[in-house]
Amino acid sequence: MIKKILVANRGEIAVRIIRACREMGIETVAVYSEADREALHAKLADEAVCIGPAPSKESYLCMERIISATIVSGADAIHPGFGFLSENSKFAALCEQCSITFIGPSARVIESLGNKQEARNTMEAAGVPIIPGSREPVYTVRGGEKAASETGYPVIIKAALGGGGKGMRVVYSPEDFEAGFQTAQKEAEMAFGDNTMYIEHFIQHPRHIEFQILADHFGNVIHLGERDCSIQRNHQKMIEESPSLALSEKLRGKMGEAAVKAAKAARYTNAGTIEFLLEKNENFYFMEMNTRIQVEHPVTEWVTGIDLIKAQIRIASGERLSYKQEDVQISGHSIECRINAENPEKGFRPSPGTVRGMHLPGGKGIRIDSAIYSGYTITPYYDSMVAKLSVWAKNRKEAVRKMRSALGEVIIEGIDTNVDYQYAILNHPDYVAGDIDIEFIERLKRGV
Ligand code: MV4
Repeated sequence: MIKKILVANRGEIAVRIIRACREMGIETVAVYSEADREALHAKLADEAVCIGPAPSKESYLCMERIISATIVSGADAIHPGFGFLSENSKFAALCEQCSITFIGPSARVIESLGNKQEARNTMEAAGVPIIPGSREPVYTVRGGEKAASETGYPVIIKAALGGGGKGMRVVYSPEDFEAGFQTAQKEAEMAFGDNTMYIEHFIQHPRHIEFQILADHFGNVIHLGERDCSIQRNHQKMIEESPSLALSEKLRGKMGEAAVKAAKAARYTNAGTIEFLLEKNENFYFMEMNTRIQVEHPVTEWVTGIDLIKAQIRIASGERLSYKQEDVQISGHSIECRINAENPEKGFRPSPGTVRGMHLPGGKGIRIDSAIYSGYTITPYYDSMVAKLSVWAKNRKEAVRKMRSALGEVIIEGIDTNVDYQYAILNHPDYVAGDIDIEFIERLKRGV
C-alpha cells in the first residue's frame, strides 16, 4: 500500500499526479526549486519541500536532494513524471536501495531499454519487427561504413544511449558517411559520455505511431491502442491524436500484438510506450521503448476511459491489472495540442514572462492540463510547455472542429504562445485529411 507519494517533477504533470493522488486518498509531497516558489504544484500538494536553486542540475535533477526530501517527509513512493529523472536507471536503483517505491519499471529494465542498440536486439530476438541495420555496436568509421553498405543507403547513424534526436545523422551516400559519423559520435560523446553507435536504414516519410501499454507484476500486459505523434518539429511533438487514421482495425491488432510482445520481451512493468515508424505500405518497425508516462497520455485516457496515472500507482502498489485486453475499447477520437510559451514567428524562441490575464476553454469533451494562473511568472529555466489542451468527440471530424473552437477561445496575455500556429495546422488541408507524416512541419515551413 502506498500512503504518501513524493512528486519529483514540476509544472502540469506534477499537478496532474497530485490530483490523481488526492482522488485516491494518497498524501502528496511536492518538491520545488527556488524559481518555483510560486508554482502551482508546490501550492496544491499537501506538503512542499524546496530542493535547491533554479538550474535543474541543482534541483529537479539532483537525486540526493530528492531522496532526502522523500525520507524526511516520510513518503513511501516517488512518481518521477516525464523528463528530469524519469528514465534515469541510477535514480530508480537508488530508490530501490532506499526502499522507496519508484513508480515505473525496475532500474534494470530502464537501463536495458535505455540502450537502444541493446533494445533492438532484444526485440529482434522476440520477433518484433525492427529496422534493418547493424546488430553489433559500432565504434569506428570503418565499422560503420561496413554496416552502412550492408544495410543499404540512405542510413541513419544513431547513438546507443540516444533517443529524442541527439547524436543522430542521416547519410545519403557513402562519400558523406565519415563526416556524418564523426559528428554524430562527437555529439553522443558530449551528451551521454558514451560513443557507442549503431546504423539503421533511413525510413523516409514515416508516421510516428506509439502504443501505450500497461504491465503488472504478475506477467499481465495489455495495450491501450496507439497515438499518432507525427506532427512535430525538432523532435518536439506538437499535436498528438488517438486513434490514428493510418491504422485499420487489422493493423492495430498486429501492431498492438507486437507492442505487447515487446513489453514482455523486456520483462516490463508499469506504464510504457512502444514507438514505431509506420510506412505508407503498412510496414512498421520498432524504434524504441519509453519507460515513462508521456506528455501525450491524455489522448489515450480520453479514448479508453482509463486513468493512466492511477493505473501506474496501482501497479506500483502491487495490484493486478483490473482489465484484460478485450475489456479495452477504443471509443471516439481525441486530439491534444501542446501550448508553449514561445514565438513561432521568431523561430519558436521561448517567451518567458508574467501571465497578465488568461481565459482557457472548457465544456463537454475539453480538458486542460496546466500549471499556469493569472499573475504567474513563467521563468526561463525549464521547458516552454505551459498547457496541454485535449479534446474528445465521437469522430475525428468533430474532434478537429472542437479543437479549433477551443484554440479560438484561448487567451493568455503577457507572453507569446504557439496557439495561432496550432490553429493554422488544424485548418491545413493535409492535416484535416489526415495526410500527415513526420515531415509535416518541415513542409509547412518550406511552404509546400
Ligand atoms: C529514424 C527515422 C527514420 N529511419 N530511424 C527521431 C528520434 C529518435 N527517436 C529516432 N528518430 C528517427 N529515427 C530510421 N531508421 C526517423 C526519425 C525521426 C523521427 C521519428 C519520429 C518522429 C519524428 C522524427 C523526426 C525526425 C527523425
